[in-house]
Amino acid sequence: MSDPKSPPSPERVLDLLQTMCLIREFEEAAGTALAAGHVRGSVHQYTGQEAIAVGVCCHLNRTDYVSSHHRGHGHAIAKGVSPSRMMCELFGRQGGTSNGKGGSMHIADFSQGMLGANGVVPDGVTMAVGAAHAIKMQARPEIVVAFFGDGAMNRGPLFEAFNWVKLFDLPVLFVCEDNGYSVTLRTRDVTGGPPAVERLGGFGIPVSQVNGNDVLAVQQAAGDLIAKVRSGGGPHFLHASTYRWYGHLAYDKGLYRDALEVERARQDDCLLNAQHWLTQNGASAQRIEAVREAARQQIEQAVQLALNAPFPSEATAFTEVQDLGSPVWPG
Ligand SMILES: Cc1ncc(C[n+]2csc(CCOP(=O)(O)OP(=O)(O)O)c2C)c(N)n1
Ligand SMILES: [Mg+2]
Repeated sequence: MSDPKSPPSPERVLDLLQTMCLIREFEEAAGTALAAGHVRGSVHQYTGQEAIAVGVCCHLNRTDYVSSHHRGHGHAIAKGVSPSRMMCELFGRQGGTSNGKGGSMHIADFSQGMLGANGVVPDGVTMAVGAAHAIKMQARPEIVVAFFGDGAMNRGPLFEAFNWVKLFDLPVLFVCEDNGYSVTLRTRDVTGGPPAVERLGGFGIPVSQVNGNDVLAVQQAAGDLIAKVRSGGGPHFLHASTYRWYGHLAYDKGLYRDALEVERARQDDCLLNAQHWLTQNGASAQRIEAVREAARQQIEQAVQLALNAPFPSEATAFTEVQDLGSPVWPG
């Protein structure tokens, strides 16, 4: 966990870049593996949005929790889940986070406080509320971050979550990753009234907005909010604007989007933005390239590990499909 007030040092930004690169490489490899037939089911790539997961999760302790959504790989990596175990999970192999039985949308690792990706919009958020309520009842110091997309802002359970969390002043940071799209629709085209974020005022939950493609801005905004949530300030909400580079899932070519719009978003690449800052603040090109190369190698090794791992045996078909007893709150 970092001190949100301290100005970022190049070393710290290199750390953030390293995690963003890991996520970027993981998502590229996951897309390639899906196309090659190694991955069954779906893969929703987080490419382009890396700064949000990394800028938020850098303030969390291992015992804090995150809940995620269908586009969840980045949150898991930023929270400390092993990319190798995640890759095995995507490939349906032993050694995966659920020994290969969950797949992309069910990556969870309670040992790292990762409550899980979630295919139901926005059920990760309602699970986060339950975790936060347990923390409060047990007078524990942890906090919960609930990540969700702009599409979730038009789903009823999210509003139940806002109400409950505010009613009991639970330690939750809501993070809305607004990439402008819900599957193939522009979210604004299916949103009634003013921008959905304005609805938060009705719940009395403070809202902050940030450029989600700027990891320095995200880590600063999230640091302030997390400090407030952690010190008993009740729920807060961070709206981060961003863009998903690829289609809704890896099969989707995204042809409903304007090519120029996609190109502009790619130029506002959160990795390049961080690299630009680093260059201006004294980091050498070699140092930056070393970070990128290390991420490439780590993910390449993760893919090899997954390819060589055995599939789960028939005898274990009913294990790891539901968590029935492992300790959610350590110690
Ligand atoms: C209850 C429910 N309804 C519909 C869907 C189908 N669905 C999957 S993702 C999604 C919207 C995603 O948009 P957003 O929340 O903005 O996340 P993004 O994909 O942009 O990251 C929908 C409607 C679902 N998964 N769950
Ligand atoms: Mg969206």
